[in-house]
Amino acid sequence: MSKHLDAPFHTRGESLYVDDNPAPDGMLHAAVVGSPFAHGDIRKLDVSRALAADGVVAVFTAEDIPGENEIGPILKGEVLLAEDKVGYIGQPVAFVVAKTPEIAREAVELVDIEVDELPIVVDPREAHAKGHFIDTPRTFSLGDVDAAFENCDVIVEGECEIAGQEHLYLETNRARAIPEEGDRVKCFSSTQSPYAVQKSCARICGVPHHKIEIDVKRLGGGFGGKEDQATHWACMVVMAARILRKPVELVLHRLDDMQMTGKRHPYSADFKIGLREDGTIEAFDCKMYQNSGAAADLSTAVLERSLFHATNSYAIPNARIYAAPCRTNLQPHTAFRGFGGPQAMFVVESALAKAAEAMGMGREELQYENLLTDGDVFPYGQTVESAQAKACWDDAVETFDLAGMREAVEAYNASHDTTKKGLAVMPICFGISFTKIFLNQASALVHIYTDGSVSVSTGGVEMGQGVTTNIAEIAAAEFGIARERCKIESTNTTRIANMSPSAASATTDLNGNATILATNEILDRFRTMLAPEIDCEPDQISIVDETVLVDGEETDWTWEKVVNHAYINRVGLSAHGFYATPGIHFDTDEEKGRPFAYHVYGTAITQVTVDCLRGRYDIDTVRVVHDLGRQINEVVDLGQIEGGLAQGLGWMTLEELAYDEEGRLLSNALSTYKAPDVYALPDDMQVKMRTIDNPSGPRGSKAVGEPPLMYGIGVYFAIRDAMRAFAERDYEFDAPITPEKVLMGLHGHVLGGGDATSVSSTDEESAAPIVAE
Ligand code: MTE
Ligand code: LUZ
Ligand code: MOS
Repeated sequence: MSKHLDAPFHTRGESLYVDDNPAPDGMLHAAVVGSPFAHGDIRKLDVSRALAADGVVAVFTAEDIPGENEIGPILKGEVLLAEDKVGYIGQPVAFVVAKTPEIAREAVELVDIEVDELPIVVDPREAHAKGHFIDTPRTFSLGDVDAAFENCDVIVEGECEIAGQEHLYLETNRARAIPEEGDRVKCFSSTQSPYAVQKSCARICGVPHHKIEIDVKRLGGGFGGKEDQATHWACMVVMAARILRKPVELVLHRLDDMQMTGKRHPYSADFKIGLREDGTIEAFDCKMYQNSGAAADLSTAVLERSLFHATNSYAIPNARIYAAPCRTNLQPHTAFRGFGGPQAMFVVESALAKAAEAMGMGREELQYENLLTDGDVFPYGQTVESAQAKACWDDAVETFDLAGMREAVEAYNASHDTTKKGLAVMPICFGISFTKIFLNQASALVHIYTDGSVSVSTGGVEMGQGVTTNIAEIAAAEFGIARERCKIESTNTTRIANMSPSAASATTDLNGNATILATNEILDRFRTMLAPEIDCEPDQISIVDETVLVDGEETDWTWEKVVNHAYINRVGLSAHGFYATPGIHFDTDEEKGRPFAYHVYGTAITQVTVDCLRGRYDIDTVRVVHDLGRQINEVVDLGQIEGGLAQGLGWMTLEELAYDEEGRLLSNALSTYKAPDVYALPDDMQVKMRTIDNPSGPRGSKAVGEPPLMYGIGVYFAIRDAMRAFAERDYEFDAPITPEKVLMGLHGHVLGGGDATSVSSTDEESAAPIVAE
């Protein structure tokens, strides 16, 4: 099995990131001044003391921006540096450029900011009630929901609180800008979206796009956090480098990165679900209040994906899904693996749990009853094709013996009083394609050198997810040569123009398909060239294991001989491929269409043991059947599935963002924000891949990056299952379900700290996990 291409570099510590290349002579260092107030009008911004400090070269504020102070990716009105207002603590208001990073950071403290403070809102329900929106709320609907509720045997209603999540990429945000000839600048940025960075830098500087070159070798993780919010830091260094005519670098300190950048959006939600006696879902009504933060960023696109995924893997004939992007005084929240999908799926899973409990039915039974099958219609109008929901479920149930697991859990619970085991099944269904249709395009540039080695550039950014490995595998397989011959270049805006972000799990799909178009173009030239030489028709020719075959028969033409022959005969050895996903469309007036090229399915079975006296728990096992197409690289896929699952488990269990009353992030360091370590993860993690040819994916593959995160939602319901085995109550739906919340849920009514049976909303600004009502 061939390795992830970065594995040897990572393990030897040789992988190069933005600031690992030798610093150019005279390079200066920037540090950002964040607003100490969450909301208010800036009365005074005085940088003179900072500017006077020894070693400080410049301090830039909004007034120094040569172009337009605008970095909004979707909606306008988002500033790089605050002008007259601030909207969240940590919002950049100025940045210092100094001789060393230490001097710059110290000088940040010398900038005087006075603000006439305004009241803050941190709770999306409150923002919703006040009509504080980022954009107009949207509703997807299917069937006649109100009429359908009239015909239901059971109706349950409830509320959910779903917390955000810190991206915690190992490499914090950073960028290095180097002035070049004339007024050009080259910038190395840790971004998932080099073109977004290029565009924003150009706008901030007031120059055409081609004056700015962005180059990305790899990221130490992005997870969506660098889809849009890597831009700010690059804009700052590019602007400073142009003005000062010196290289400038900005590396965010972890504390600043955590305080200044947006996270996964917290959501609040209300649901109402109606079913027939036999467990079929008739109607689902759901309202989602997205905590968008203080600026739009990608919130409206994230909200859209919440609308798309609100019914997860279930066929619901009558549905009304309402979602509102609510403006609050927190960081502008942003893309995070799953992009609003996980929050929405949590809501429908909560509704199913509550319904099953009300009906005295097993949750699994109810889930299974309603799984999608071909011909069902999603609320957004797309018809289900090649559904793998039941296939994955059945496979998981059989492979991992769900019935046996259930029996063992019940036997355990019958013989244990204070520790209880719980079980949950979590099916997933995730749509693949950017929901903004125009983003579903990609380019690749392929060169073959005369020795037969190959260079490939695409718009795909390597963030650990293995796109580099995948593209190398694809190019090698298409050419019929060894992977070692293929080098994947950095992602650079001068080689690939107008690239979409590396996101939506679609990077290999889009860029891999573009690569195939480019390799095919060169292969066609080779076939045309070789046919008369070998005396055959072009379509009889193929290349396998570096040898030319005619109708499968070996010839004495090797790859190197072909390439050399092409060069001597002046046949082009380079090609550019352009791919646009076919067959996708969406009408936002009707809220109907076919937005996704296909869906990814899967099923996870999670088992936990809860210590019901202490609230602590262990995840015994997570067993997954995951729907992949034909695999490009097995270790990459396994890494994505296990990594995504781990991130989902952390989101649902340990990771808790805490803010104080002023809107300041308290969990702003690794000492106060608990991410899962190896001990928090299940001892037993099993993954079975279902590899069924996917006609849309390069070489029959399926996207894998985000969907596995949503298996993590299962752990919430497994813990709830165990809690109900201890005391059968109607616990609130409040994620993450930290050990403290388990304890208060089980015993809060006795301890007097909280009422487990009522659904209480957790105030964002409160560090306390449970709020008594
Ligand atoms: N895996 C690693 N190791 N690092 C990352 O930053 N990002 C995730 C996922 N897996 C990420 C990752 C997210 S949010 C997405 S959208 C996809 O990878 C992006 O890459 P892909 O489109 O190639 O799947
Ligand atoms: N980014 C984006 C995404 O811009 N559009 C999307 O649909 C999307 N989906 C998942 C993750 N990132
Ligand atoms: Mo991923 S949230 O699409 O970067």
